Amino acid sequence: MSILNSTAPRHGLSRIVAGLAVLLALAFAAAFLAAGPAQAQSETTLQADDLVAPAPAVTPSAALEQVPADEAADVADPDAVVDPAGSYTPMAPTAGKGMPVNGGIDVQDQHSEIGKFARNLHFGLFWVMVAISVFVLALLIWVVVRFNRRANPTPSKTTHNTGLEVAWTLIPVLILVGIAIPSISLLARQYETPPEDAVTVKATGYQWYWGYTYPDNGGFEIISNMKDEAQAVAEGEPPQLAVDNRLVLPAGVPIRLQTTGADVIHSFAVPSLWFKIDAIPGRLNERLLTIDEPGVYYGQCSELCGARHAYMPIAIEALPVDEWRAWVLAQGGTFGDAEEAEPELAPVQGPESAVPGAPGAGAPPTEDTSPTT
Ligand SMILES: [Cu+2]
Repeated sequence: MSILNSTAPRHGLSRIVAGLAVLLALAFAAAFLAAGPAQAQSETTLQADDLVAPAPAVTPSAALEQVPADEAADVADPDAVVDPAGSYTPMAPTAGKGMPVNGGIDVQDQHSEIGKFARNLHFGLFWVMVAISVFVLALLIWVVVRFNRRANPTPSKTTHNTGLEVAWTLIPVLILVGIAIPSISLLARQYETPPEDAVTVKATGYQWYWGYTYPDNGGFEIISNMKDEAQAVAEGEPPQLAVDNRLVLPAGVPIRLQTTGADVIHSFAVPSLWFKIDAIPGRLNERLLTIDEPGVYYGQCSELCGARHAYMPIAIEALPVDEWRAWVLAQGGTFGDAEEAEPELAPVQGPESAVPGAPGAGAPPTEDTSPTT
């Protein structure tokens, strides 16, 4: 292919390579700068008044401040007796936070560390794609305009250029490596094992509602059904996302969120926390979830699970740890931190085999039969 002007091939070449390098540099600069401005821009967009539901009158911070000082002091003490009736008022959601907005076309604002990382990667990649697309389009236009038959009647016979070929091989490789590093890092972080002291909560998908069990806190279960749409709107919540009983979790601490399905496959997904994991019958999946700050975060079952699949939303209410503990106690839950009984250990050797004479049959050996040295 001869796209180069025969009268000045070297000059044209150097311009292409220089142009390529400059655009690449611009792409990466845009990618790394994008995180800040993009975030700010989208926040502005999300604050628009076009929210599905009317804006609630009470903000979460205001709602939290309503807890009387003496009650708050009780809450800080895990052994304190909390009045089950008056200790918990569902938090009012913040408009545009943890929920979709009308006209929204992008990833929701993120409220977990991994979510922010993923969102920044998403916007970084977007700007890399924009730069590459614009560069290729500009090259095409340049070739069409500059080297058509009228503008360039005597085409160059040049067929190879080592410098150019090395550049258009090496630069894309560098771009791909640059993309792979944060991508693989994100993938690995999504499979990070929760720490040993993480709060364990199990979400069970039923046709068609969710059940939330707190195995570390006495094993009580909260059953969560979708709220009537009119009622949700009247109470300042987004319709089809609001639920009667929320999944209440502590903010700022690692949570081991396990999922399973009671009947068919469901999927537990909360977009603003970058959290999605299938809930499969007979299997216990788990993922680490850490919520940055208190708030209400909405999601939905995201696996087609039957006729009323669309009516099993998820609403997570993240509370400061002290308030979360008070909520657990109000639900009849417990904290066995100190006096927790030793977990029963599995026997060192399994029970006798059911088949007489099988290799594993017979009682556990009682004598030391190891060879003497
Ligand atoms: Cu489902």
